[in-house]
Amino acid sequence: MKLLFATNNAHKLAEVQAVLGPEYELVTPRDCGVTEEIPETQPTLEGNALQKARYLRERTGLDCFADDTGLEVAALDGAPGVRSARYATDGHDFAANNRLLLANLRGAADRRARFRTVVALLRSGEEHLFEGIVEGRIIECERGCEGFGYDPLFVPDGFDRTFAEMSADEKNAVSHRARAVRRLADYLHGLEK
Ligand code: ITT
Repeated sequence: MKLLFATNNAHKLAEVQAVLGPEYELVTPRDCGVTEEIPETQPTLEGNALQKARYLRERTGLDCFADDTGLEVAALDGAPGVRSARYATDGHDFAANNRLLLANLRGAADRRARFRTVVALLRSGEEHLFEGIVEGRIIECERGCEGFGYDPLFVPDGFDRTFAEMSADEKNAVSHRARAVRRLADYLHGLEK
């Protein structure tokens, strides 16, 4: 089954394709001729996921889904949260975001954090939301070069390696995005029965 996924992030695309498996063929906005940046200007992850999916639905007329993810750090009152992509700059500067996060947590004893993903599915005129969360902590310097974004700083509970030190399969076994996408897949499978 073909599924249109409203992302321009190649890492995300690979992660989600691995979770959904070969039964689903993910199609990107670019594949449908949508090359501009999809707006995400809402104050919540839920709002942004819906905004991205609705935008793509309008541009293509196709059913689709989008996700939005935030890193929520306890000692920073949930920041960077919905501003995770644009924490340090207006762009997606992963290195600058990581530097700012470390600076803002310097000396902090409480380093608890979680990733939260919201997936919005637009299908047959209906909107559905699916959530995935992974709890963990922010370490004091970057480790590993797999993944993207805050992965080199995030150690999920029950592990001593960062997401950036894990293989794609290991990250997908526990990650926020994989959890949300498995809920999406369960929902889609339920429709087939
Ligand atoms: P699209 O909107 O095109 O899908 P994006 O990179 O903007 O891609 P999000 O808005 O969902 O993705 O994520 C916001 C930021 O959160 C992202 O730029 C990363 O810095 C961070 N992030 C998201 N998922 C992550 C993950 O699995 N591991 C590490 N950092 C992540």
